[in-house]
Amino acid sequence: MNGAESLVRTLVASGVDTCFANPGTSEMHFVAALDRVPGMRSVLCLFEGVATGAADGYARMMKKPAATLMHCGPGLANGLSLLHNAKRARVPIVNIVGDQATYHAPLDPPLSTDTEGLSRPVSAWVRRVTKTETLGADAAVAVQAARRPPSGIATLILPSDVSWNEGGAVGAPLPVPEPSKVSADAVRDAARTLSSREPALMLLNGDAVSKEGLALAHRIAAKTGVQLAAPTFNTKLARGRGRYPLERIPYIVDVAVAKYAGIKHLILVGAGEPVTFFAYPGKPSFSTPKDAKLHVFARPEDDLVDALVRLADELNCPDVVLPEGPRPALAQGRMTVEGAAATLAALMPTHAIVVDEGITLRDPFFNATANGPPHDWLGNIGGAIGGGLPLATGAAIAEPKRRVVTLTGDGSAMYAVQSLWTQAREQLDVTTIILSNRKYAVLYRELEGVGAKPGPTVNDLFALDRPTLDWVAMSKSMGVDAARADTLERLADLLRRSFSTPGPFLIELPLE
Ligand SMILES: Cc1ncc(C[n+]2csc(CCOP(=O)(O)OP(=O)(O)O)c2C)c(N)n1
Repeated sequence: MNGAESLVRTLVASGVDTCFANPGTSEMHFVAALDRVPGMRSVLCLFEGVATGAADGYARMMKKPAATLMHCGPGLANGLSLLHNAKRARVPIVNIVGDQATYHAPLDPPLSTDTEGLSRPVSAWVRRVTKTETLGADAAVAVQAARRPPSGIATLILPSDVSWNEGGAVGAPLPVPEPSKVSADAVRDAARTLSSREPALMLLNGDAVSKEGLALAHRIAAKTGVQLAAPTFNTKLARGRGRYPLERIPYIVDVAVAKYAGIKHLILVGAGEPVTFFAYPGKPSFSTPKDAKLHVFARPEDDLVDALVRLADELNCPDVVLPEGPRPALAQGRMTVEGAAATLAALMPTHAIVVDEGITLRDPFFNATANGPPHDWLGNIGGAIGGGLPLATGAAIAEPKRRVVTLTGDGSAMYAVQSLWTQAREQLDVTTIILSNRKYAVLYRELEGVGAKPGPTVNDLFALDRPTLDWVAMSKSMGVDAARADTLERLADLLRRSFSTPGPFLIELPLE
């Protein structure tokens, strides 16, 4: 068996059965091994950012890693920004990065670069394999490293001769490390703080915002009066009817600071401190008051549901019934973002997966869908835009029975637009909604926030209308049927059609 085959067999044996790939010469033996080894679904992505973003979306749904296959340091570099987001989302991914043969790399051929150096900032684990005999065992360690709580990115750099040489041995799957349990002291400290009834905010993340985690947090809030919130952007937030409607920390610093002004205790459940997205002259760097006491109740690597169960027990929290508001009605008439949001909330199927890269237009959709059918909400956590379409692609591969709805700004969608081609090729159930305001609207807000002034160059650099993007033609050219909705009635028709027709569809929404 050659090294490549031992690698693919080890990945499959360790539960990695999906590979988002963009191969080159150094990965030829890996690709050939995919033909010989059953059990790995290979998905071609026409840019490495599509592969890495799709691996993020897949992992958010499956809670296990997919592999990516990328070509040398430059291929990895193309995928880095969405690996940055995936790292922030704390998801497992195993990157396989092909590289020059061990004896050829020192000769400095064109594609050689510091591949380890490029890997490190996004990876929890990096290894350049130098011996075919250890490749299988190294791959098993990579999968384990990716799955070590709170999950991370493992990057295995694979010289081409390590791949093609004989002597490969399949690595035995290694145990998946368990999350740690919070200490009894931490439970008692949190219970004592909450029993004091001083104003407190509990910031929830990870499994604490699953359906189960939210129900527990809701019981704790009903008993103690603690405010609950999620970070501004989330890996996967359970929402809709039957799930506790969690607020997110507002993005706008002044709004967040005013909202949490009186907070005396900040209790972290798998979340970090609420650092604002950017610094703005004269504004604080935290959304909660400086003098609020920090309680690290549970860390991201802890079993967060267990922590909440024990806290709810310690506080003797009774069960609570969730009040349910009415499902939003269909809106009619002129296209507005609020009307579009209500229309989506009225029509979205049960257990949809919403991928949110709506930038300035996202809040109305978030608010309108609170009483929609149960769904998951996937956000852009690392702040590198362009991940929406790839995330949706990976989530749809992970969950073929669920409809994925992508809400994306037109600017953001242009970063990895070739995701649509993969969606067409794999016939994925993704409905992409382009919020087409033909500008980088958020940058006007940021410009004002940092105290800079608009001018002709600013206007030119923030405008997407010279030339205009023809979303319908662009989408159709990649095999995804598409239409434009100028009225809310037309949007409702298109959504109904897409939700009842297998495969991808794109709707362009002209908005201001
Ligand atoms: C990788 C990366 N490049 C650039 C930016 C800066 N940036 C943030 S939002 C944005 C524009 C988003 O435009 P669009 O998706 O059309 O949404 P809108 O602001 O119009 O609502 C840009 C360029 C970023 N966050 N990440």
